[in-house]
Amino acid sequence: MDFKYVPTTCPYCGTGCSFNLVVVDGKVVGTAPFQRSPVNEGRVCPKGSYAHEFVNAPDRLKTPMIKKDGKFVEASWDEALDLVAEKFAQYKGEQSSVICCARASNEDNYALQKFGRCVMQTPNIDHCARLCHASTVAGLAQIFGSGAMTNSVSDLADTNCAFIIGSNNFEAHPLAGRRLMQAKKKGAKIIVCDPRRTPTAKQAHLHIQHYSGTDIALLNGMMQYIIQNGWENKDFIEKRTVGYEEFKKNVMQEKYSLENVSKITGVPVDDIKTACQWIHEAEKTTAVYTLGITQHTVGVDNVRSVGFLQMLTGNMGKPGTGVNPLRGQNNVQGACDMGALPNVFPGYQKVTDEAAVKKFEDAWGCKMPAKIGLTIPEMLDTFADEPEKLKCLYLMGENPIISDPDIAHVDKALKNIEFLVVQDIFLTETAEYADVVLPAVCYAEKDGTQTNTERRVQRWRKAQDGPGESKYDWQIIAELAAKMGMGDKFPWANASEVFDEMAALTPQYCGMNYERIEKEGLQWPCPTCDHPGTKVLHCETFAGMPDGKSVFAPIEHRPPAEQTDADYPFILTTGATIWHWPSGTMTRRSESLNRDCPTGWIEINEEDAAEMGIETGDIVTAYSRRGEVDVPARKTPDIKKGVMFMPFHFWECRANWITNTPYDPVSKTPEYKACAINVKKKEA
Ligand SMILES: Nc1nc2c(c(=O)[nH]1)N[C@H]1C(S)=C(S)[C@@H](COP(=O)(O)OP(=O)(O)OC[C@H]3O[C@@H](n4cnc5c(=O)[nH]c(N)nc54)[C@H](O)[C@@H]3O)O[C@H]1N2
Ligand SMILES: Nc1nc2c(c(=O)[nH]1)N[C@H]1C(S)=C(S)[C@@H](COP(=O)(O)OP(=O)(O)OC[C@H]3O[C@@H](n4cnc5c(=O)[nH]c(N)nc54)[C@H](O)[C@@H]3O)O[C@H]1N2
Ligand code: SF4
Ligand SMILES: [Mo]
Repeated sequence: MDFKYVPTTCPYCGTGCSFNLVVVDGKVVGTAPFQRSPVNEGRVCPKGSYAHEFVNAPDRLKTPMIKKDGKFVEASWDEALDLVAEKFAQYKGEQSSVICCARASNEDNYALQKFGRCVMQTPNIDHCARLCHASTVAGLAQIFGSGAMTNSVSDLADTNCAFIIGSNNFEAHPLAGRRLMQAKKKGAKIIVCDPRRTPTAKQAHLHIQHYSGTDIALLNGMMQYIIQNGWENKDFIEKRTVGYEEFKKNVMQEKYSLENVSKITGVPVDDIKTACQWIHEAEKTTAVYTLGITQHTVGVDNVRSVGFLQMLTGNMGKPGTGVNPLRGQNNVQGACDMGALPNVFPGYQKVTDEAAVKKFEDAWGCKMPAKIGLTIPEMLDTFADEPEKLKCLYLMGENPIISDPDIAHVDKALKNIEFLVVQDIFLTETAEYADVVLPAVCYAEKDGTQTNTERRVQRWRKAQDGPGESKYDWQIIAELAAKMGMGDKFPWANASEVFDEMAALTPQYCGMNYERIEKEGLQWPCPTCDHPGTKVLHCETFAGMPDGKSVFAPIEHRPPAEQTDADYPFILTTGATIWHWPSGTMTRRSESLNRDCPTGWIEINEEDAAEMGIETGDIVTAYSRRGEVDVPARKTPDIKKGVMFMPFHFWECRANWITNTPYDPVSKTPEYKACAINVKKKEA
């Protein structure tokens, strides 16, 4: 028997834990702890423990497939890529679009955005960060000059107070949650602001249970109270910020008095005072947030408001402080860094900056569309409503027919696409709409890198061969480019060569190569070959900002796009559960995870449920202005009265039948966290 351990990093969340893959006779059969990771010190959550279970699922994609007369037929790589090359040639320019993949490696994403820009000549390049933390990327860039987590995962353990808002890290980032519990053990105060009493909220000393969509009011109220008490950090404000007076004038308005804020948020005045008091008394406060604040029509302003709280109290640029968005997908930080976005090249170099355009044109040897392209919601809107403008989509690893809002709208958009290519590891529900399906290998079958939430670039290592004829994503892209006459621009022999090309063009990654990241990875920015990487951002200055200063601004509370009324009297919020991953492609093929959580549900406050005669286990129809869905009810005291919650992973009861499409005007992130619904008990 041939037996080995292959150290790698987790393919699920952005915490970026390491573990070993256990390989017997060339097949991945299990996982085992890898103790030396500075992120997780050998521990993993259930998804990490069982991350081997989907790898050898019998229905992994094994060969390319072409749709003929409505049915998929197996094809050779030559047949499939010849067809794609011929079709893509007809759609070059703005008629085409590309969606990259936050589950795949940096190398895969670098290759695909380059293919989009260089070969397809399209600015329409995006990925699922749009549905998730685009509000972070835009919001933090506006105030700090960089859209990434400021501190590190291990650093969360060194805080004296954790202000956690809209983050259920016990389920969504369990090993980051562990660091916060280490801080708690050492005496740190834990504050969680969430409309649900989540497993994370249950660990808090103070749970602020506000209505979904009232975060700005809450934060403005807190900041007014802090200023009233003279608890602001005058030194930090003076030396390291601009715009304070105007900001202050706004938050000091009567409408943000604690009495008014209490009415808007539904939170007792004393709880808000306690939160402020604890932040004031703590030497170091860390702010941790995730989608509870980003997935709103005010997502960018929510993010900026969290930043302002930390600027106001001087909690920036030191260990145990900072503004810490926990990024979602394993490599969503990396996909953003790679320029899998419509407005920036790798390293956030703007597509509208002439010097940057010239740099990439010279490096890649081709002309490029120097304009900002469409985001995912804009692509879907255009496919649905103006299909003459947008005709073709190359989709690598995303499953919009489960994960995008308003499924009826997504269905219309996908049906209107003239030529759809899906490259995935499984035949997803979205792949069923494709003209051509291309089989990729998964994380356990490739060398590559991914970048976790704390900007740490870490390795994946090949532990087994991919099934059938599946190939590396970057390799498929390079072979397709060659079919389209651009092979010389994609000359790589292995993933390390892709990385080196990327690093030379990406300032944050310039000092990295596979040799340097071999052991623990490196945190960007890492600008030179002897640079040790960066644990904490913005220590002395906000490097990306004019004069190196962070920027305050006045921000007003605005309610969600859709309000409750007599017909739709409940606020629906949606999100994740610990057992499953967004569209479930991997976790629902994992026997252990599926056993513990076989299907979806809707959480209903126990008083609301009693008023409607609904019991746990009853099937209810949840409906909104977009559609309806049948789903088992779960009655609970843990959700605020008037609010309901659905996890969104489950094909058979998709939350997105009823969610709403309006998005933040800057980040274009949809308002998954608040829409108006009603429920009725389904007749037996
Ligand atoms: N097990 C598991 N882990 C995951 C994922 C998964 O699907 N499963 N997904 C990954 C991805 S892609 C991401 S982006 C992250 C998401 O990680 P999280 O953002 O932590 O997860 P969510 O459940 O989307 O939302 C977090 C919380 O926001 C709360 N919330 C809802 N509305 C509001 C509001 O208006 N204000 C505030 N303050 N809070 C609100 C919800 O009740 C919820 O508890 O997790 C990653 N980790
Ligand atoms: N209602 C509601 N909807 C939501 C959210 C919410 O909170 N509420 N959250 C949103 C968020 S945060 C996100 S991030 C999105 C996620 O939405 P999606 O990106 O659609 O979610 P995933 O299920 O992660 O899909 C990733 C796909 O990549 C494939 N894949 C995995 N590894 C590889 C690889 O190496 N190569 C290739 N080619 N493919 C691979 C998987 O099989 C899967 O089909 O969903 C969003 N949708
Ligand atoms: S916390 Fe995230 S990275 Fe760590 S094992 Fe769990 S899913 Fe994987
Ligand atoms: Mo996400």
